[in-house]
Amino acid sequence: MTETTISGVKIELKRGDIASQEDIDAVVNAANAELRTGGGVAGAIHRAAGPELAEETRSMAPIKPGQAVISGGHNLPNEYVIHCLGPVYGRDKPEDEILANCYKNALGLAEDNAISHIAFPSISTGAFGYPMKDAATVAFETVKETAAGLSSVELIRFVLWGEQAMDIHEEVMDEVFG
Ligand code: AR6
Repeated sequence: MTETTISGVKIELKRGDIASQEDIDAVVNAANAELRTGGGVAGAIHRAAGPELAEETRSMAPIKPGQAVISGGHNLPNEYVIHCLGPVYGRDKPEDEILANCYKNALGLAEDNAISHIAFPSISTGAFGYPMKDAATVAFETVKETAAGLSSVELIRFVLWGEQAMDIHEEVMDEVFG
């Protein structure tokens, strides 16, 4: 499946670039602890947002694995960026708990800021080396557990980079929500 609704929250998968989600209030950054630009998602978000994003986040850094902080979206089409530091696979343990905390803390910040549409990348599955199928299972299980407690969040989109990422997430979505 590529979309489902649980406790009134729509969950959808979309192939594309996290930095070009025009109909979304907050995009989530797969950040580094320093909240600076980097490769992958962090590079795409900082490039599209402009240098003011790193200027704004400088005073919030460093953050710890599992933590999330919120900033403005600057030149992105989104009002907010929620920066999450995922676990480095094989180093920050227990990886599944830390990754689940990223999703919980990001959704908590979305609620605190009355955000209705939020988009996540597949946190930790690039430079941080988390096997994507395992990471997708943690992400969907966490969303499934959290959905009933959400009141402002109505849409959770997973923005996936490439066909293989899309295929893996479709399969895991069937397993978790099917
Ligand atoms: N939109 C959506 N997904 C993307 C995009 C994009 N533009 N670009 C890559 N992905 P990563 P991490 C996918 O490495 O593993 C950074 O350099 C990518 O294929 O961005 O949490 C930071 O500075 C992968 O599946 O994040 C940190 O140091 C997923 O997004 C570190 O990497 C996450 O890949 C964070 O590593």
